[in-house]
Amino acid sequence: MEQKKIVFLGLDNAGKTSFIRAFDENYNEIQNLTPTVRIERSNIEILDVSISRWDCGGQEKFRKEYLMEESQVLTEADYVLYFIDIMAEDRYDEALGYLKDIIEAYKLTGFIPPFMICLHKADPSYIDIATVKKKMLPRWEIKDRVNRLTERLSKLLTGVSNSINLTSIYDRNSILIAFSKVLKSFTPKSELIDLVNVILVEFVKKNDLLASSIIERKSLLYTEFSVDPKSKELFSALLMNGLIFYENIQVVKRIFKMTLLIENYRVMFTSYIKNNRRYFLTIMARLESDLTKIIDEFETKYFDRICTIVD
Ligand SMILES: Nc1nc2c(ncn2[C@@H]2O[C@H](COP(=O)(O)OP(=O)(O)OP(=O)(O)O)[C@@H](O)[C@H]2O)c(=O)[nH]1
Ligand SMILES: [Mg+2]
Repeated sequence: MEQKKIVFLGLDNAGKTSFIRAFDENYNEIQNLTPTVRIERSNIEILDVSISRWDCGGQEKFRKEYLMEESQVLTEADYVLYFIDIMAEDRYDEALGYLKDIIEAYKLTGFIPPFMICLHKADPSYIDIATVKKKMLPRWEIKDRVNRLTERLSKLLTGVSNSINLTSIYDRNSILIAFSKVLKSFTPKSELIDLVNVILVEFVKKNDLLASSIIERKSLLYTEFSVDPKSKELFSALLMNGLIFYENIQVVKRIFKMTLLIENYRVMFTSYIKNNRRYFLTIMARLESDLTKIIDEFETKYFDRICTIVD
């Protein structure tokens, strides 16, 4: 199995450990977190890649250690996830200063891995879902500081492969989206996710749906398709709530189907279990559509194809 290493860096209290716990769905542990002492390592396996996560405690007394070559923290990292608490405006300079030190340390080694910056604690109340490109956009309350921060980051990250994301532990979607970017760079299996998307697009078009999404947590499969920007906007908002809902029913029921009527649309949330994996399918259809027929079609013609790819 391929081995990859990712390091989680950033100031203390930025939310690194919480991000990892939220990703692992260990929500009950989030409440009682204490500052990480030095490094906490954990392993996950996704899509045939074994990923070693180095969660580096961000208190000042530890930070310098990581920059030293003998600590081996930065060494051979395949990805750096750098966390900035966007709510702590008084610590932006310090956060950017530390990021600069890390990049400088890498420059000395001659190799700089890709960086993912998480502008973290961008909780759902501060975010609007944009109609294009599944992008999360900051609401006016935080827009200015996000823009200013992004501008400073872009300068700092010149020549470094990077992406900047708004993330929050209260929006697991944001964590999944950010993390799938990391994963995508690791594994040719990400092409498989594209394949699943092709199947989903076919399913949407053949059944005259407005939008659909399929999610499988273990493999980090996450794909969605909408036929037009208006459907996309509504669908994304619904899906955000759908995810919270899915998380809650997950423990209760094996198979689940629920339909909602929203203005001129019907939205159906469905969950399936196959080969120890749980799939969440969400579809958005016109009011007059026959959902039973559509779901039958999915189950007989599309679901197995998708499972085969994911397994
Ligand atoms: N509002 C909000 N609070 C968060 C979020 N993520 C983490 N927090 C809070 O931020 C505080 C610090 O979180 P940690 O995950 O311990 O931060 P850390 O970066 O691991 O800190 P060190 O281990 O000291 O480096 C905790 O009180 C969390 O509950 C978030 O997305 N939104
Ligand atoms: Mg921590």
